[in-house]
Amino acid sequence: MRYLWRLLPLAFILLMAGCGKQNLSALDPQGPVAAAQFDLIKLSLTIMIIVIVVVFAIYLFVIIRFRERPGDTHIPKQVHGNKALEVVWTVIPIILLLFLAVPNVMQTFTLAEVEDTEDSVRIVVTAHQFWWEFEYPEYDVVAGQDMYIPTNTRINIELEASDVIHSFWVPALAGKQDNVPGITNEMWLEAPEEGVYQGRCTELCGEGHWLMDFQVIAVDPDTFETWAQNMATTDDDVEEETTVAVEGREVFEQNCISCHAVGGEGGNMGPNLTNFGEREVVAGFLEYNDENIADFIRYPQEKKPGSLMQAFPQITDEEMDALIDYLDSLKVLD
Ligand SMILES: [Cu+2]
Repeated sequence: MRYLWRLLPLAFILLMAGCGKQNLSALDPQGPVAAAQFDLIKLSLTIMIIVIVVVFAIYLFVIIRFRERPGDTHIPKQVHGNKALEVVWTVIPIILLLFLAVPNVMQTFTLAEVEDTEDSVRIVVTAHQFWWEFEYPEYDVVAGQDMYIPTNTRINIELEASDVIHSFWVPALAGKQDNVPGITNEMWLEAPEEGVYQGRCTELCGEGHWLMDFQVIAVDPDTFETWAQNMATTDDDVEEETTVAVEGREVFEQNCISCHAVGGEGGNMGPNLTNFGEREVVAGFLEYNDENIADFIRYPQEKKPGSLMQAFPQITDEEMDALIDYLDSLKVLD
């Protein structure tokens, strides 16, 4: 037992390793913004390590060299008011701070430059308790939860919030920035490779904050154009393109459409569901499967505490099956 506590740090490391989610690390930067920010992290870390090593080396030297020996009454030479020393330990930190400040300030201005170019894409990201809305004004598209972007393209982002302060963070692509009600913050990012980049709200925004995850899905520019055009099509087109469970569509119209839009039709109180059938994740954090979808629709607050969605315990099994069939059929890329 006495030695067992020594294993605690190891257990802690193993426990924390379990927290890792794919692509949820700023230490594996993807794209120019994350890479530039990672360079600043490395620069700061290097300077800090040099300072620690030098200070500890001097400290160790001093406590060994000037330690009290038996019978030793000699007091070391006092350096109080020594001009040369004062200048040295004032100038060195100034130089180190300059090494930190110049690249940091330069990058801060570069990363704040949000300008539309010929092929840049603008996205208005609005945070809600507890979900994400992605509006593409150039395409007249609104999407929920999954932010589709074209690869190797400058994505200019406007951050807004509908209720309280949230914070938009896709660690692999860019540092976090706040969504503040009444204020529009701007940032940009670029993804070099196709794939799913995990995103997360990083500002405590209420009960369901810890489940306010989203995904950034980077696809090649042609696929993105197809996606955006199909997302923008009218409701009728969506119906034509998909094998609609007609009954499910009816259940949807009776219960869901006042808050959730499909195609151009429906409310905007909850996430847009035009491409729901293509999601890998339900409500930001649940595995996409029939059971999770049904449970969430019937008792949303049990899955996501604080969710503003109304509960629908009255939907029968038969209706639910049809509704899920319909939701499954909502695809824009197939
Ligand atoms: Cu939050």
